[in-house]
Amino acid sequence: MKRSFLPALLLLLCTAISALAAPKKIIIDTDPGTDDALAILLALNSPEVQVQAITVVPGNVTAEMGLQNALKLATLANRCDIPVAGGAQHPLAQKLITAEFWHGKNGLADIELPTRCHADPRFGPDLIIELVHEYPHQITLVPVGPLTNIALAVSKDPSIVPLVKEVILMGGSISGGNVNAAAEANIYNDPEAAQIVFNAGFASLTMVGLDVGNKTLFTDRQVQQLQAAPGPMSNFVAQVGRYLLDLSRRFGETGTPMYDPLAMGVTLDRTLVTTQPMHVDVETRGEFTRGETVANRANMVERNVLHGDRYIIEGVDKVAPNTQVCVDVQAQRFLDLLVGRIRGK
Ligand SMILES: [Ca+2]
Repeated sequence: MKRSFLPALLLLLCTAISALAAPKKIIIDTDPGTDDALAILLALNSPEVQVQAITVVPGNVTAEMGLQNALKLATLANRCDIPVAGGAQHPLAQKLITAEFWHGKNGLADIELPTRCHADPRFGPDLIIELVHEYPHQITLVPVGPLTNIALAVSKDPSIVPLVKEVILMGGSISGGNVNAAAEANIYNDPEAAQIVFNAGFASLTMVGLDVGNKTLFTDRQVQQLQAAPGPMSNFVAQVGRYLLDLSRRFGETGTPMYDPLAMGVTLDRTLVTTQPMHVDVETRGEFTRGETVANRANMVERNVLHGDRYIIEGVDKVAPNTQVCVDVQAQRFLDLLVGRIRGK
């Protein structure tokens, strides 16, 4: 009796295990960018994900430079098979702000890399739309730049929203900014796009913001770990790390935050972070707060009703959370994952 069940049981187990191990299909939307480069290389060296496309958005560098950098990174990883497509040329409603100041004149810590891969001719947002329809409920979007391309995709074809499995983005903050007192750079670079994305109605949207990124400090220790295992990718990441560390030291810091790589880390292993559901809106008009991610921690608002010449609070209304906000991270475990995946590559 038992013996006859065994093959069926084994088949069931194998099916369950392969389903568990099936890699996530992801699209990386990026403005590379030093920490973008590390996020991309982390993804390309991780069995948990299958990169379906890299779409490029202007942000840290111009659209054209970002596209060239993405092609250089695909070349470094020997992955010219992955479509790399350009997208928006500028934010939806403001001028672009580029960040060579932080990322080097070429956006990649002034490290020269060769290019053998060629750009995919499709428009990034169209490629996102195409892939979401090709793989309904299977695509994880990982935006690690301004949200212009994602906003364009959902505006052109809102039917993709319920077909996206999840969005895991780097951007925003619930405790102050890095551009100024209020805003984080990715959101500040296109607040209108960010407001569209946060409120598009995705089944799952995770915000990996500055707050948690600031806890993931890449230090000399990680550089040394990479240098101890030389290879084309580990050498590059060690050089980028060294560049960012030198920059951090000029501002009195001893480590450099791994913002974009952490968003990829969360994509690989959600247990690296603790999240809380909150309703997040993006300020698009504030005098001092344009680009701030305004998070309603209690998910409630007072109901103020006009009576004559004044409003009277008559109760509170619930607001539905639209975002899983990362509020804590196991930083060491994440850094070990990052370095472990790059070492020897
Ligand atoms: Ca980025």
